[in-house]
Amino acid sequence: MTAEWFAHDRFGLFVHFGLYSVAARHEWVQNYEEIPAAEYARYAEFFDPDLFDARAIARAAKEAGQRYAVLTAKHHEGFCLWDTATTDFKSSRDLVAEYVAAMREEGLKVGLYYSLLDWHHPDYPIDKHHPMRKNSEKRDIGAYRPYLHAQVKELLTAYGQIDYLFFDFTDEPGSGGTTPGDWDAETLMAMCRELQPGMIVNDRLGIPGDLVTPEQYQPVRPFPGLWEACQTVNGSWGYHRDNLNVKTADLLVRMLAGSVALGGNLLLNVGPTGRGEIAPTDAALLAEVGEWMRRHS
Ligand code: FUL
Repeated sequence: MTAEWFAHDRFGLFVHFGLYSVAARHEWVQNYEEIPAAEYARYAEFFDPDLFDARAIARAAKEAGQRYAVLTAKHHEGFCLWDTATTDFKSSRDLVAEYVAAMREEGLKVGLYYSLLDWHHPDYPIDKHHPMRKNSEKRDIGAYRPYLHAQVKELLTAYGQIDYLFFDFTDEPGSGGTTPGDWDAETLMAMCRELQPGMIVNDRLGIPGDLVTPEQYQPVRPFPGLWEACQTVNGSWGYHRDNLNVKTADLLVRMLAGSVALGGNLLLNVGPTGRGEIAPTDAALLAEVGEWMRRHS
């Protein structure tokens, strides 16, 4: 892997987009409200991202001084934003293709986020994070694993060079939750190395990766090696319409400066609305941070 760009670029845009953007009340809404998969899947009928303009997102990132982006190709809900052959639970537009092309055109490095958890797949185990946690139905992670590997393979072969893969997530060792063995993490990592030798991979497969990705707090001392603080604007990664508890641009700049001062990066999230545009509050914050960047960076 070639990580020089990452240590140099320092500031990236995280984009959480999926069916939960339509629900507009947190990307964990399926879990929080214990919504069964079939019922939740009805959001797909209302998924019409007519305002999703990847070029506009890329430009907003660039204007903010960001040099790379990471898009949720699939979040825990299992809905895929690319034209996968593995399931029909996907967007009718290949948003990953649009995103990758736009980022490249604007000269930004291309990152993808991929959730190991999948609350739609019938064999994904009902664990402590699963929306149906009170159900004891029999599931088989062994039947889910080939699906997971096939999806990662598609993402790493169909879109040219991918610079960064953000897997999410494996529970803490000894916590009784998911383990690296559930995903066959070593094989997945070997696949990443083989298919995308220049790509960096985070450590959320539960085995060492190229960087660590602490979230929702600012580290007070550096991590050894590459790291990236992942931060939200309002505590929710997915669009949360009624959450007005937003950080100020001043605070975001401090977070960026704080990360960089400790040798790390900042991956600042936006959750586009159900129609796919960056919400006005987020867009205004990005513009304000960009203003600071132009003056001071
Ligand atoms: C976490 C996820 O559960 C959140 O929804 C979000 O995607 C964050 C970046 O990672 O582990």
